[in-house]
Amino acid sequence: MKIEAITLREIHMPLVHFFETSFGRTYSRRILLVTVHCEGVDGWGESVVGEDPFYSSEWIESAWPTLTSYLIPMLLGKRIESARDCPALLAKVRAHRMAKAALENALWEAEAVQKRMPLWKLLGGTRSEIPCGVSIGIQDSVEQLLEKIQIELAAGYRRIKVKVKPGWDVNVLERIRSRWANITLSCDANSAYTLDQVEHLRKFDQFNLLMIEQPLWYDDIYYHARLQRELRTAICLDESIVSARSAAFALEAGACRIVNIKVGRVGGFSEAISVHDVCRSNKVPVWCGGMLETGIGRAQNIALSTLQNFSLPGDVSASKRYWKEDIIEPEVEVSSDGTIAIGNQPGTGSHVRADFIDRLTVRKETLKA
Ligand code: OSB
Ligand code: MG
Repeated sequence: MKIEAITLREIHMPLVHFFETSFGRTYSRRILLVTVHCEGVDGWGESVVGEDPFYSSEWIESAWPTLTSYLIPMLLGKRIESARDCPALLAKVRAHRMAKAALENALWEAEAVQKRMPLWKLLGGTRSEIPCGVSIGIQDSVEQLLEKIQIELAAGYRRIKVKVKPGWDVNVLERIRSRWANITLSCDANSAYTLDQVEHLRKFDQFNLLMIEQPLWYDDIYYHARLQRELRTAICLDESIVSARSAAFALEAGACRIVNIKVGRVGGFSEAISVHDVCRSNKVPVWCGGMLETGIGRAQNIALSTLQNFSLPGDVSASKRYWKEDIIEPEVEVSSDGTIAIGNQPGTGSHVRADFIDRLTVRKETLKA
């Protein structure tokens, strides 16, 4: 596969409903899309960089010049056997994983299309359907949150995750549990607590949560291990797991019992598969995280979720929860039993709506070999 040209675009899309985490509220997304042009085949990728450097130090204004000045020139004109060769070509650039992932994932898609193979099979997946959960942001009132949970349970989702932060946590979980004693429930703190709050965090144990995601610092593993020894509830790491090596470290240290895999956070499909494999050999279940993706990233998350050890419901949910109109066809839909059925078409099996994307594009740059 010869990489002849690469196109970058920024598109703007308003969210159907704002999304609030412990680090802030998002109303509208600025999304970075990548297209790799390889001998008549186009592969699309989406970078999960945010509008601000808050979830991660990467953001759209760091990813764009890193891609145009360094990462894209490292690929242009290269002939590669498979997308697996991509990480080595980009290795000289340290970190910038979300920028790298967009390129590598676009190449996986191109390779799958070229080989007329479903992407999930190329990735080594085995599942024919995947279980889905939802992530529900902080709302203006607990009543509003309960109403949203009610809607998602009625839609069939198999796990509810709510965002928490100091002042929106024990009180909220109490209200949820008193209404739904038996649903599969978890929470995500996005690093909103410190180790001084261990007594407070211990109160979470009474709610029989599936997990508490990333309670402490975004780059910490060591203190999560200390905290895990103090809690009955399983800790799940998100932000801190940036590679297979950090996953191995976390598991060896006992810092978590569950791992959230986001393909962008770890730098692309190759590393995501390695994280999956490390967790599998340690008998630690994983699930696929989400970053408010459009259909392009969403369909790729679905493909990744077919790997064997993705045994817990992921934050992989329907397009319509985020977008009035998605940029792929058909949109991602979830059945009434909270699953997505996996198809056998080449690539992700979805059609990218190039005309619609053109109308949403505010910036575009093509680099050629
Ligand atoms: O921590 O999982 C997170 C969204 C933006 C940044 C961080 C996170 C999230 C989510 C959204 O929880 C999950 C989704 O895309 O549905
Ligand atoms: Mg998270």
